Amino acid sequence: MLAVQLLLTLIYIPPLSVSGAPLWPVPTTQSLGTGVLWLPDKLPFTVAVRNATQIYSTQNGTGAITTTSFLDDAIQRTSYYLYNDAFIPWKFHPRNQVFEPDLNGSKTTITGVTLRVNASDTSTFYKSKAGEVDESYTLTIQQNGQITITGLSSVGMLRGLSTLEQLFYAHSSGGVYTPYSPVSISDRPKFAHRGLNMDVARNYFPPSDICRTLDALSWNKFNRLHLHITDAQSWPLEISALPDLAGKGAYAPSLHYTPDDLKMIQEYGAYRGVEVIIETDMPGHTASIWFGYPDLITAFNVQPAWATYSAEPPTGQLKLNNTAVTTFLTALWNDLLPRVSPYTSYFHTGGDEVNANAYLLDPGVKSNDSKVLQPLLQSFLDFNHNALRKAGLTPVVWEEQLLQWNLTLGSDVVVQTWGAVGPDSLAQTVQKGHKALAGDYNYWYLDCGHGAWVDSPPGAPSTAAFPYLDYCSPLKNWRTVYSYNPLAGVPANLSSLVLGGEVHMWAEQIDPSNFDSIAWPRASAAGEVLWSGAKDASGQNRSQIEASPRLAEWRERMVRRGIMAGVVQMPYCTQNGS
Ligand code: CP6
Repeated sequence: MLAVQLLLTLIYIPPLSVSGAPLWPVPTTQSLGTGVLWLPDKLPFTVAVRNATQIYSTQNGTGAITTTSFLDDAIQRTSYYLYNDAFIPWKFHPRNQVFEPDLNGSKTTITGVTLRVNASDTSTFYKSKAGEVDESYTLTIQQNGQITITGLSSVGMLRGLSTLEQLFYAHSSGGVYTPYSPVSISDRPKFAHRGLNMDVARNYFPPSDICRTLDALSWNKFNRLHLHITDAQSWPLEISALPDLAGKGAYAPSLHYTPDDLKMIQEYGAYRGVEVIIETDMPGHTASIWFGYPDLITAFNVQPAWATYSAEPPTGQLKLNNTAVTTFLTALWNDLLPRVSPYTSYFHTGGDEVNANAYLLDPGVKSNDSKVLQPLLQSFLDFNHNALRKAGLTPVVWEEQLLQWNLTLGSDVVVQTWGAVGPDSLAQTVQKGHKALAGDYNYWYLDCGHGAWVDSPPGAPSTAAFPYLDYCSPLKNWRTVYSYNPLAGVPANLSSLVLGGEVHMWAEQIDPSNFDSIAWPRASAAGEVLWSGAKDASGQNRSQIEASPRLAEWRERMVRRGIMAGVVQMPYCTQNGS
């Protein structure tokens, strides 16, 4: 009998239930109790910053965003999520008689929330370069009902508030409670750059979709939205100085971003601790410029062999060695860069998948020899990056500029790797001494399968004529996304050059109808790797078994807040705590 029990103990598989608070991304350290505290009818917030004259006062920054307005906005959102959008667990834990607290007996109530910033915000606390804003925070809930969040910046308060929201549930009989009192959490990001690359050029996304994505990013403690805002297929970015860019290059006149749209998007992100980084991809991926400015583009829409001249149809690249192109770029930078620099320290100049053959057809080049092209690409890059630096912006480029074309980059430049030259492209980049972003396409391209480039049906030619393009399917699951370690293969002494990484939403097959379910909750999986690290406290790769019910519950909360995230598990898997 004893032997049977012992055997049963040995083969006992723990239930896939959430133990402790199902926080996403998981905090650095947490200690939680089992006491129940209820929200009062109205939750009082108190804000304190270290400098006495700055207690909840307007800060003398240069931008329109002040500590006061930033925290006011954050407090209003948190109050809304706590009271109006609280997660109702009985939908997630069906048939569960014991999950909710008993309503009999006395109810202890939360007395208030104090946000304490133990430092002064810089005047542009919402746009500082990776690592310059301290996003760490501590969160405590005392059994007497006092909640305190401390940190060193307003952005840290925001991260703490996002965690606080996840500790509360709506009761099926009314009221909102936490079952985890007392709470003591201390939390800080593993990586300074935690981003999503959103392609808004292959398909158009109204500003409201971008704002909804900024909300979801901020709940997941991401701090960068990389807007891949132009590509070969459309140029939706309005440039007043070059009216035909969007005028003719957008899919339709209404499908473009006005200067006001862009400002609104950047400001919306800034208030959520998410810096919006614009990419105008060039000199490849620029065929859309042809619609307005045909003289600037070589090899436009070469048919039928588009694959000889570009990664995708339509073909077309900015000419090199061409004064009209230089004039164009000057007008572009003069118009665009002063508009973005109040909100971000970065600008992405692209540079991926530049096709050498396109320059066979460029009258000023007439060659596909990399020895001929390399110095021309170097001048092109130097011209652009100098314009960026003059506007106070730090350049970001795709890895091919460094690893394929061997261009000389300034030490300020951030290189975004994606595995184009091989799985060790991140290691190669830091070995050359450059700051880098991770995001290997085998793990973090959310629109793509396991390394599948173009997934043609059986029998279809691999370079089918335009406009046929069936691209990258099926998708990888959240566990593949979660299993990526941005530091894998990076020598330990160079790991500080890895600023972080981005997950990618290329949009050949994504538009507003399916964006949410493709991005979420798989981007959350990457978000946890970037905030919490790929390894747990004991140095092991994070457990997917542990993460699964936690992600499933976090997905329910995102759906409750209007994000049409994909399903992780059916409710059967979490019922009755087993
Ligand atoms: N568009 C742009 C793309 C891709 C890249 N740049 C891409 C390449 C390969 C795969 C998926 C996407 N669609 N502008 C590469 C950075 Cl598998």
